[in-house]
Amino acid sequence: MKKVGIVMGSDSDLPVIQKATDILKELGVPFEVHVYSAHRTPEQARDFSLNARRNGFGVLIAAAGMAAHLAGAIAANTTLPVIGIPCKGGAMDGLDALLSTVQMPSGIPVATVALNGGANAALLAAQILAVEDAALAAKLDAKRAKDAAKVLEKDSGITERL
Ligand code: RP5
Repeated sequence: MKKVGIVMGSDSDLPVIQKATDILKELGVPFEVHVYSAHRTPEQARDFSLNARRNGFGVLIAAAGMAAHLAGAIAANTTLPVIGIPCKGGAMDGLDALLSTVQMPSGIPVATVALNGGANAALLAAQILAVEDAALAAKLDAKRAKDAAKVLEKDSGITERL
């Protein structure tokens, strides 16, 4: 199976990334994680994305906060699908990161999930890989059924308890 490449701008983004890696582990999807910043270590971020396809990655996730150029900078150097996670924090508490990540100019797409949306980034990455992987698609179906059952369990008897 192709790997998911995960890049975060700082290790302070780790709690968001852990939501993603938990889900990838649950689904048995291989991944590799790096701390590369578009601003502080631009060469490493560039090299990682330039070589990602030949290094066995099928989709990339990039998480960053504040002036969050990371996902766009990664996407500039690869035609693999790139999922951006804007991270909360700083004076604007994530609005800056959301707009920096989602408002990509035409030609270089970044599929942006919600602020701190590590879980959805992982699910979307798995869904992309599952286009060509029936076993992974079945795991995603099973996870949806399991998650729905948890909601229905919460529904059961809630009126009576109130
Ligand atoms: C961004 O700046 C990082 O992605 C992080 O979300 C934010 C703050 O970084 P630190 O100052 O905590 O390293 O580049």
